[in-house]
Amino acid sequence: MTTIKGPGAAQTHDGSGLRVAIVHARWNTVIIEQLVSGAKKNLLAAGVLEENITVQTVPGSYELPLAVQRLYTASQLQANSSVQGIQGISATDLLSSPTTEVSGAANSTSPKKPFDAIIAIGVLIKGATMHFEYIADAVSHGLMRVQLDSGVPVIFGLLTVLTEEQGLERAGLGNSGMHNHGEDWGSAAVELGLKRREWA
Ligand code: DLZ
Repeated sequence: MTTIKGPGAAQTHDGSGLRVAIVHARWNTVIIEQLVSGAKKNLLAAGVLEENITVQTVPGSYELPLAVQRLYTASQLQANSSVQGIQGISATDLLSSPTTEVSGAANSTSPKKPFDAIIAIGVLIKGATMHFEYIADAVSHGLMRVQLDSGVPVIFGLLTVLTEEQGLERAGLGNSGMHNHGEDWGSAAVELGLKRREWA
C-alpha cells in the first residue's frame, strides 16, 4: 500500500564495498534490539558484508554523540595504521572493547578503512520530568555536529516517543502494522555512504 509518510519507494544500492558502524544505547533494550536488527537486516540485504558491520553499545542515548565521534576517529586512525590512541584509549580498544559486540573481522589484523556511515540508535521515552527534552535536544544537536564536523554520514536513529507503545510500534512490535524503522536507517546508511563518495 502506498503511504504518504516515509522515504518513498525502496531504492537499490550496492553496499558491498561499504563499512558501517551501528552505535546503540542500551536503555529500553527490547525496542533497541529490534531496531538494531532491522538496521542490520537492511545493511546485509544491500550487500554490506557482515565483517564490515561493527556494533558498539553505550548505556544511554546521551552517550551516543561522543561514541560516534570517537568510533569514527578510531576507524580513521586504524585505517592510517597509526594506532596511537586518543586520550589514552587506543583505536584498537575502541573497536574491540569487551562490551562491544563486534561482527566478523573487526578485530582482525586486516587493514580496515574508515566507516562510510554510522547509525546512532537510541530510544528516549518521555517521563514526568524535563529529562527527556534535555537529552533529546542535546543528542540531536550532538549527532548533527559530529556529522558536519567529520563529514561522515550519521544516521539519526533516535526515537523520541511519548509512550512505550509508540516505541514498540516504531520497532515493528506493535499492533498497528507499522514497520521497523531500523530498516530505514540501514538503507539510509548505505545510500548516504555511497553518495558521500560521489560528493567527495
Ligand atoms: C537517565 C535516562 C532516562 C531517564 N531515560 C532514558 C531513556 O529513555 N533513553 C535513553 O537512551 N537513556 C535514558 N537515560 C540515560 C541517559 O541517556 C544517560 O545514559 C545517563 O544520563 C548517563 O549520562
